[in-house]
Amino acid sequence: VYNNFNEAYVSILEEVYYHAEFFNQPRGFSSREKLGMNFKLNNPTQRIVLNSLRKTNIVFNIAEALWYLTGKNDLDFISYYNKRMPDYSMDNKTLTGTAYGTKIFNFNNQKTNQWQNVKEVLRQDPDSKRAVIQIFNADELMIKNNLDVSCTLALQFMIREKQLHMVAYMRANDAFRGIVSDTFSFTFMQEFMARELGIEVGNYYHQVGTMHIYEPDNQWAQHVMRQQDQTNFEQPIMPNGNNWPMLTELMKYEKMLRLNELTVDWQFIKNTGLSDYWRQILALFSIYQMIHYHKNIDIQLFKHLWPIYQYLLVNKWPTQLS
Ligand code: 5HM
Repeated sequence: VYNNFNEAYVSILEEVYYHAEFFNQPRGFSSREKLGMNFKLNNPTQRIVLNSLRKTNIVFNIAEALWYLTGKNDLDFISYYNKRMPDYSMDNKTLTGTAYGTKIFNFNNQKTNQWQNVKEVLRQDPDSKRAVIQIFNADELMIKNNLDVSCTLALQFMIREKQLHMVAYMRANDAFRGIVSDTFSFTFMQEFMARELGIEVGNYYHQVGTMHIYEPDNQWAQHVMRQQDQTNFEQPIMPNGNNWPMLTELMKYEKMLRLNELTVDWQFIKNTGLSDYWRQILALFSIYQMIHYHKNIDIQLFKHLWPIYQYLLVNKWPTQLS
């Protein structure tokens, strides 16, 4: 049990690294693993890994969570934020297993909207144990040489004592890389759902079949585990209520920024209909555009970012932002 994910992260790494149960090579990749691992977070809104040596990419983390919430599966979107993503695509256009958004909002041939279903179930019976979003699909194992089989099996939402708790079930989780973005996205969706339902965010539970560290990450993982300095920031809280209109407006600008069709400064951001929390994300996307397309960084815009975002950007892109 941990208060926040920053604490949990290093402790899980240590557990897998120093107390591995098995050393093996699934699909030829050398790794060490521990089976049946789980952890609980008391404050799932405190979801960002701040360890300076880990160099969290906050822009990718947020983009991936929003990519899920918009129900998309396009490689163009997500590979702009993470250049490793094309490795998982079979057709160079879409992602299948990893595009959880399509699973959530358009599951299978019936195109089931599971987000809507979960909300309905919880409204009808707040004590329900049926509010499950299924991700892994049995057919994924029938695709020959599938590069991208969902690592996440399901997400379960439960209202208990007026708080929204969530359990994430994963068949496999990379304890060094994947876990950082997965925990971020899942707790982000938990918070998004809680705000939409108008109830408090409860606990987050993470359950994993095999938790592993790949051998090429060993050295970097060791540095991260030895990092002593305890950077700490209070992490942003999403506004209460229905955040869908904010998300829709934000994603309009996101697309233009990504395609380099728009430049956005602080004045522009202030004139949008976005609230502070979503303005900050638009500002992050705008700074990322400048980094991605090698433009001059807008210092005024950077200065309007919250301290935690300033820290994460400078830590990740020190040369561009010095
Ligand atoms: O051979 P396998 O399909 O399990 O390889 C996928 C790798 O990506 C595993 O190491 C898995 O733990 C990691 N992964 C992750 O940690 C993949 C996804 C994509 O679904 C994810 N988290 N979200």
